[in-house]
Amino acid sequence: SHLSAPIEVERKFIPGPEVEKSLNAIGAKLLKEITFRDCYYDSPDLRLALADYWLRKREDSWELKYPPQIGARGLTGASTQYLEVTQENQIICKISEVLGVPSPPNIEAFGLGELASFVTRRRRFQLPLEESSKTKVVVDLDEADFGFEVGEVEVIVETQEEVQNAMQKLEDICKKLGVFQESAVQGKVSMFLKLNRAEHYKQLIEAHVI
Ligand code: V4E
Repeated sequence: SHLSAPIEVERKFIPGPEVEKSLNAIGAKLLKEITFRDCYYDSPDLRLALADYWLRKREDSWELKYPPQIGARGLTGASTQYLEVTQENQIICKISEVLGVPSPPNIEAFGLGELASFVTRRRRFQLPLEESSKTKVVVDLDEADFGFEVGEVEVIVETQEEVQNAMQKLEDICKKLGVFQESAVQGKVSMFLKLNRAEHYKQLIEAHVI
């Protein structure tokens, strides 16, 4: 078990028709194919998302992503870094901090509403381990049920000192896969909101959180 939350460093890309060939060519192996529903929750005035806090239930498990520094954003350049917590008591603690309310006995008692809900079919690939580093890099190819495809390269690190290197590594991998783009690529939630909740989408764009 962790004392500090793991840092998820990630870079999204648009998966072209050749990406699977490229994955194969660099020795990536299909780890698993999974399908899951994500439900994201927020207050009616988007207090969580506006602070770059993302609370979701993936199937039956709660997860919270938030920026590593208070008041900061998870997005740097085209990469993101978020702390990820899955223990309900840790999630309650963080959410009550952001909302400025006392901690309720469970997450449901915050009375948050559904922000987005969609199903993802994910194929996860594992890149071969390098001699020099012990970090496991995975590539996810996602297909959301509202007709959107996105890829992401991801690595989990323990400390802030490792983030820069991780971002460089993700950039290099995107280049190797032929999917490198200079600017950030929109994710599933962002696209869902654009298609289904235009007013929320506009607010979050203006606040620079998506
Ligand atoms: C962090 C975030 C959101 C929550 C969803 O995060 P994401 O990593 O896109 O979801 P997913 O399904 O890949 O999660 P995993 O299975 O890897 O845990 S919605 C918006 N954000 C912020 C954000 C941003 N500003 N820019 C980019 C490129 N991504 C995310």
